Amino acid sequence: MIVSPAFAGKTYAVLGLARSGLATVATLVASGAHVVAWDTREEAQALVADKAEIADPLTIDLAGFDGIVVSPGVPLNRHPIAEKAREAGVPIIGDIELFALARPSLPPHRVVGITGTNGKSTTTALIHHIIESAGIATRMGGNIGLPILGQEPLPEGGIYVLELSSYQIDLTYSLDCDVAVLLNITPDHLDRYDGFDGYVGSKARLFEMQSEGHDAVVAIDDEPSRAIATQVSARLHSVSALDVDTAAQALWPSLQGPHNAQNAAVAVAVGRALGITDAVIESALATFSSLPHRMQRVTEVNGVLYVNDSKATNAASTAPALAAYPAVEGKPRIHWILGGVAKTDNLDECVPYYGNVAHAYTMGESGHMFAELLRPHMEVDDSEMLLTAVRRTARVAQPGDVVLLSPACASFDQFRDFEARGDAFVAAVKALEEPDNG
Ligand code: UMA
Ligand code: ADP
Repeated sequence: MIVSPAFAGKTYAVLGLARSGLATVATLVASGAHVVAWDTREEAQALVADKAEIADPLTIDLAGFDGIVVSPGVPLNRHPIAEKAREAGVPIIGDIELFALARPSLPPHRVVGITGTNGKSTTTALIHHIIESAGIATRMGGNIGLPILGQEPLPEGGIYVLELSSYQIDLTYSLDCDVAVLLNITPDHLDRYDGFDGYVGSKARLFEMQSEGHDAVVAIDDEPSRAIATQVSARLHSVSALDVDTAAQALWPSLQGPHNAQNAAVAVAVGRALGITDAVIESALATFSSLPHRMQRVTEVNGVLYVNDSKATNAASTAPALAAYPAVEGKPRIHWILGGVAKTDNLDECVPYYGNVAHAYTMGESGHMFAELLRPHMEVDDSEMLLTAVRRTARVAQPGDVVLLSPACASFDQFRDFEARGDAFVAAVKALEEPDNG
């Protein structure tokens, strides 16, 4: 765990006690701070009752607090804590800002911060793998699901690799990344922002926090990212998915498809900015293995391949998955399971690949809407539930076909998160392998 004298004797309120909030309370208490903690879930409160005072920051006097540490999942644009903190003159921050405040007391190190709409986790894991391959001590954390404050501090010369969502950047004010990275920007999370410009502005702040001598790696494959590239004050390295040589990419089994060309192009530029040799970077690209729930090959049942791409939570991230399995001799092969909490009322980015889809199976909150949208273009089954959809694919799909869970939606209507959704898919597919169900 990261502990710092920066917090000794200070008083913080911590709102939200899941992964990041629990790590925050542990760090602050171990650092000698006084902590008032709160979560609307009572079972979460019980987890810190021995370390912190339990009270709702909305109901207490916040005068004299050094900060209110809010979890990224708390919607600040709607939650009353924003107004209350403003009135009390207390800053609202997140766990990444605490990490930034702790940095001067850590052994000298560097930080790579990665943001973008899609590909953050893959690129974070890939950059971590490249650094590890170079024999440099490294840890990854942040939105990838590993709160950075819960990680063991690195020895001198180490490199922290942080995946940063826009929610986390919104709660961060002084993280000066040695290398800041932007992958891409397409509409997402618009329920949390004042329009698309607000979301783009959140990503841009990662670069506004950088000092001039540091490095910025920006993939300039979309307009908003190009606009941010023109504004960075750090040393700019512009890259593109098109930079990647297709013959070279063929040697990277876990980095297939145009989206992974973008992730690889970015990771190569970051590796170089960190002073890692091309030889080490090349071999790390070849030995990288992909994360679960991202184009994960689950199994084959009766000649049908099942692929778990549960992490595709918007249309832009589903599009490359549909592109990855082209029609064979004019016959489309994909049985596409989609739906959940939609980010937009269209699937525009996916339209160019409709010809690859043999049959769609919709589920969740947006299921009926997407069923109507897709019906003029393909066979559609409004399955409503994931388990029903998987069972139906088993009856319809032919040998050589691909059943693809790539929902283009968030999962929160029917699942705890995208991981629970992917796990449910894998379990349903495994059940097909049992003799009575196949
Ligand atoms: N809560 C309240 N009151 C509220 C709202 C929430 O008390 O009004 C409580 C909830 O009961 C819950 C906690 O706050 O206990 C929720 O916090 P959280 O959702 O931030 O959960 P964490 O486990 O701390 O996860 C967060 C990130 N979650 C979100 O951004 C929604 C995780 O990203 C991240 O991995 C983790 O910190 C560690 O850094 C997940 C995510 O979905 C993967 N990210 C989004 C994405 O990738 O699209 C941005
Ligand atoms: P994030 O952490 O930003 O959500 P992931 O690496 O977990 O990104 O990938 C999320 C989804 O987006 C996966 O379904 C994956 O296939 C797709 N994806 C990965 N990289 C990119 C990219 N550069 N552009 C668009 N989609 C991508």
